[in-house]
Amino acid sequence: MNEAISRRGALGLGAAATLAASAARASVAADPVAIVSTWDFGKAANEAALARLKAGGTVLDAVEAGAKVPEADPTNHSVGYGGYPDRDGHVTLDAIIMDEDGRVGAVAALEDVVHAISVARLVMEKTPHTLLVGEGATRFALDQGMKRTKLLTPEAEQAWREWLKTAHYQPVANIENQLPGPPGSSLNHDTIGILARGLDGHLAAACTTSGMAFKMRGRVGDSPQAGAGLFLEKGVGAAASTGVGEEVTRIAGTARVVASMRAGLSPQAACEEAVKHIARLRGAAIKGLQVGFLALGHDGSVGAYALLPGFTYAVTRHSGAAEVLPSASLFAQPG
Ligand code: SD4
Repeated sequence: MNEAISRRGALGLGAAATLAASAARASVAADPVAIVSTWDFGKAANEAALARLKAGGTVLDAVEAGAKVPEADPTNHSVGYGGYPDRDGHVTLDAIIMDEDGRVGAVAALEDVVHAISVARLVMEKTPHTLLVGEGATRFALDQGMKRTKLLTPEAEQAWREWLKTAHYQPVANIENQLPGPPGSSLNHDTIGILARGLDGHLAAACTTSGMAFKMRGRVGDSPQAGAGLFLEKGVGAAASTGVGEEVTRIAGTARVVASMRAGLSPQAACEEAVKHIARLRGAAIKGLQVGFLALGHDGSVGAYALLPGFTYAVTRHSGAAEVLPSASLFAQPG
């Protein structure tokens, strides 16, 4: 009898939980994900991207508008204007933009222009090419009417001069989120990978960065390489990466995440698979290094995973509801 009552009770609770879960699913379906992006500061970028969508822009317009937010921020030391220079004191920018029709535009080692993402879009729209680098990229940007701007801010120059004293090159895990200030403030920054899904289901993706601080002159990371730092496939989804680009490039990281999604894995499982593959492949070589993947399914589902704790991402829904979430990670700590 008692057992029957408690079983009935348990069934009742189970039914309530099921109802609550389906209500949560229904509300998520009613308010689908619009924009996701890497790191805490992605939240501000997502806001700008969503505003562009709501103003009638396309998903491509949205990711460009979002990426421009950190690019213009002089206190952001890993994207655009405020980016830390290479070891010779030159700020060089990498960016890429992709849409559902297989259109891709990218720039690498771009100098003297703040909005690398807009140059990338112009490469996509005005040239037969997918990637322009260095001096040619800058010349193209200026020819297209973009403004020449000195990129090395006094603050970035001071950090570089400080670095020159020891000139010890060592990528620091999660440096993007370790600057002072509360999470999500304009002081917490990184490379941005930004993925958008319109209410009509269309996808677009962008990524922009100044790359690893104090990198070798000429070094290009994963970010501007299609299939490494960013990838998108119609009907499947999109993925972006952040962290030590060499580790992502080795495995064509975001192409791998999207391929896993094409094969039926959820965005979360696909990000986990790629991170675990890096760990298996590289063993001790990736000790203390951070790599994070963020993925958006064509149905609006989201996944993220990193080698180390500390990677965060911002999720913004079509209503404007937004949150910054911590990604799960393979390892519990850098050691
Ligand atoms: C790079 N992946 O240039 C970029 C840097 C980055 O978080 O994402 N940092 O390797």
